[in-house]
Amino acid sequence: MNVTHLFQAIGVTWQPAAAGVWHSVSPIDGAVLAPIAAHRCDQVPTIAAQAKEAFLQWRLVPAPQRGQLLYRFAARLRQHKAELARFITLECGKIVAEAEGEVQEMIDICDFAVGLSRQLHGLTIASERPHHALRELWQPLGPCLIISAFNFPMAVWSWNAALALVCGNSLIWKPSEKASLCAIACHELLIQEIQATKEAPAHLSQLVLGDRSVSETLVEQVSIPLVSATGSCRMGQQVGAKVAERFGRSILELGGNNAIIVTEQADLDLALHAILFGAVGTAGQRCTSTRRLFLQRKIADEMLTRLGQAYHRLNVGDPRQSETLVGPLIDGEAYADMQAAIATARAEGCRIVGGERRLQQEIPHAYYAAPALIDARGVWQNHAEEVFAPLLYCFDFDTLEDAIARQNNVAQGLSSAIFTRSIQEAEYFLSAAGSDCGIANVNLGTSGAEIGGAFGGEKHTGGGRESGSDAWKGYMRRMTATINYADDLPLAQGIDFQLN
Ligand code: UN1
Repeated sequence: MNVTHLFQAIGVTWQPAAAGVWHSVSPIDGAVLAPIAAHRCDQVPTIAAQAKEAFLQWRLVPAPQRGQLLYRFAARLRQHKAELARFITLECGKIVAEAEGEVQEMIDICDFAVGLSRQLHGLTIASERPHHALRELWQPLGPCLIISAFNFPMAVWSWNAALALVCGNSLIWKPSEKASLCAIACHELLIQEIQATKEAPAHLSQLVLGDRSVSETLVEQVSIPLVSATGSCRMGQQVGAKVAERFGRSILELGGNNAIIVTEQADLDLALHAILFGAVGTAGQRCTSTRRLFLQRKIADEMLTRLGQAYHRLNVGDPRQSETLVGPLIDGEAYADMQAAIATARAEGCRIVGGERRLQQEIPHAYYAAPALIDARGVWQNHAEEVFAPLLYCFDFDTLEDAIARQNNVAQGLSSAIFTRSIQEAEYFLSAAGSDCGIANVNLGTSGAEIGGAFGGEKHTGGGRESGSDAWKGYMRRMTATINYADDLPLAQGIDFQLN
């Protein structure tokens, strides 16, 4: 099925641009999927002004009515789950099960947002003054710019979009150039629901396709109070600084260097399964992918032998085939980074299991690589870089304190996990002396978080929180309101301020 047919299947009339600024390319076989027409920087101020106009109207629609838009959008996503997943597989190379999982994640956050639309509640706080009321109100914020990455081309946008919409904001979405068709597909479905909602203004959501210069111009717009960006630490550093310069708010979801600690008290079968999914799932291209493994010395040999055997059995190949567990890397650059990291580890004396490129000659612009285990025991104590590929650096340790210290001793702080059946070890890992990450799991891996919790990490991961729990507060303006229903004006802190 070609891309035009796929659009037809989801009920979207879409014609490829006559002349594209760039092409959407499938990592499966390097095939050109469609030319993509991009926006120019000089269009950005108008887009921002339209988003502001839409916000001014949408903020007045009662939140439960705003939620109904998400309710209907979720129904469309349910109806077209398989086709939307197909877009992800074609354009980003995800295996079908994971692509469908990503669409499910969108459906889940929309359901969450519908419930949330009736629960945007504030606090009533005891006032120190007689006949005074003290309240905390949550108000819509303004246009929200969402910058999303190729690896979760739909779900991460939806975490932001669903919350921002029920919170009364308008949207501008700047997706990765590598995932333009995924963005067009989702956005068109949302637009159809917006058009069918009489309270929803035109330009409530706008999709902006473009390169880095377009992103930079968007980020500079003073009329966009919130920028939520997913991507590399370097990108986040630039976006964060630009937004801060103009006193905007940013939600940053950046790199991870996630570790699993396996102690000798662990259920090793469970650990093995989780390490595999964490390290090789999505071809190691999740921000939550497991990049480092710390094994207690007594079980290290056994675990590495078993992992090595499992790695040899992994099916790497066409993500459309049901037996495939590992699809292609997104592009040649990702492949080159992976090979360079393997070469460095080999040169330093690490033992490498896997890592070789498959399907070498037949498909020139597709990059299939077997996941690699890098046994760094006796060579390195830790690994600082996030290589966005299925590479797992393995270390051993004697004490849990040392394992946690090494796990924490990297710049990033997204996700972490421990495998143990000891309640002491598990609780220590979750304590103030334990993991310093935004996500800390016990007896499950680093990736695959549910939408119900707040998602994000500390340090160079950017500190932002998206998705569940009270992450919605990041998309609203907090207003503290004090109401005086007395006949006089008592001042706070007992201050006496009278004309003589
Ligand atoms: C990402 O890779 O940017 O926890 C997001 C997970 C997914 C989201 C990953 N639910 O792995």
